[in-house]
Amino acid sequence: MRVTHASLHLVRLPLVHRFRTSSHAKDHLDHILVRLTDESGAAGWGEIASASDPFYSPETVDTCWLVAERYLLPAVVGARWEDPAEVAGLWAKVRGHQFAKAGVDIAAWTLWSLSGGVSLATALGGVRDSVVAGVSLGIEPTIDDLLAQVGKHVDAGYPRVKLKIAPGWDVEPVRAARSSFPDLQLHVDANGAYGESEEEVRALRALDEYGLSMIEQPFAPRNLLAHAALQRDIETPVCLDESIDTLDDLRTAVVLGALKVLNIKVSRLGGLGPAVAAHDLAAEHDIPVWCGGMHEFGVGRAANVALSSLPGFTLPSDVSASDKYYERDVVTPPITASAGVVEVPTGPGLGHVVDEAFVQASEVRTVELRA
Ligand code: OSB
Ligand code: MG
Repeated sequence: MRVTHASLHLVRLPLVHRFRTSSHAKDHLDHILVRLTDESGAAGWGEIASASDPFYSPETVDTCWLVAERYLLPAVVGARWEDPAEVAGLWAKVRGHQFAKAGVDIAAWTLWSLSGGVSLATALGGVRDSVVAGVSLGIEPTIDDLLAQVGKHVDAGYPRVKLKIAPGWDVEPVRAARSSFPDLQLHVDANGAYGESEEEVRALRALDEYGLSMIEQPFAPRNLLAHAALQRDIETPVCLDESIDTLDDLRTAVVLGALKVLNIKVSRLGGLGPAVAAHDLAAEHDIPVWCGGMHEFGVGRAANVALSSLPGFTLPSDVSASDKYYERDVVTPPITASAGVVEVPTGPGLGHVVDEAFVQASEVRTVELRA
């Protein structure tokens, strides 16, 4: 296979509901869509789902654009490869920049599966024909607003709800959600906002009595020791997100006992190939995994659905339907969920068609490269 033409498309979509985490709030998102074409003219799409600001990861939309334009696309355009797993080798000298790499990697997998006439899920080793979706809810102005959001998504059929927490917004919202929804699969995500002060660790320990399915990333990304210490103290499984950018990070965290559950994000790990490898490694250590999200547009979301069809994804993934986030998505049909279940497409590639006219109408910036 040889990519003869590549382009980047910075696309802005408004969010239907403002999303606040421990670090920031967003009303719209700018993601970079990646389009690769081969000699036959077939187009494979990928998505760089980086945030605009370096608050979740050190990457931003601008760093992703720079690295993709200057290093990743020039490495891919014109090169010959047989299997998308080889594509990461083309940019092996580039350190870090996982989100930028992931977008190009997804496009290569999509192009390859499309050309082979198989679904992306099949190409990745998927075994399920549907996946269970959870929702991730941001910090709301009041507890009543939060309960209204939880109720709305429970009514829509989602079986698992994750709540963003931060010091000062933790035990009270969790107590309220648990008392209103006693049987709901509930978990919390702190995005690394907690320190190791007695007061902050006490609040995390206090969450142990609410039957949460996990506490996601309470401490700073590189602080594996704090996660291991908390896991020794509480029954609730500790889940790592921001701490795990590479398979080496995962190996270290396992040895330290810093996690019982892994959030696999295609973006954070640098692509679908590394995401599958993380899934395999977690399975060897009996660590259940789920697929995390970055509010992906339809391209990245379809890739997440395909990945979630692998056997180790036994917990609900953040692959909610497009309409939780966007009025109109960049793919047709949009991703839909019925009673919290998303069907895994069986058609070639992503199984969704990119609405190129809508992409063009919504794009803020574009660049192309030819062999
Ligand atoms: O930590 O999982 C996270 C969104 C942006 C940045 C980080 C995170 C999230 C989410 C949203 O939780 C998950 C989704 O619905 O895509
Ligand atoms: Mg998270």
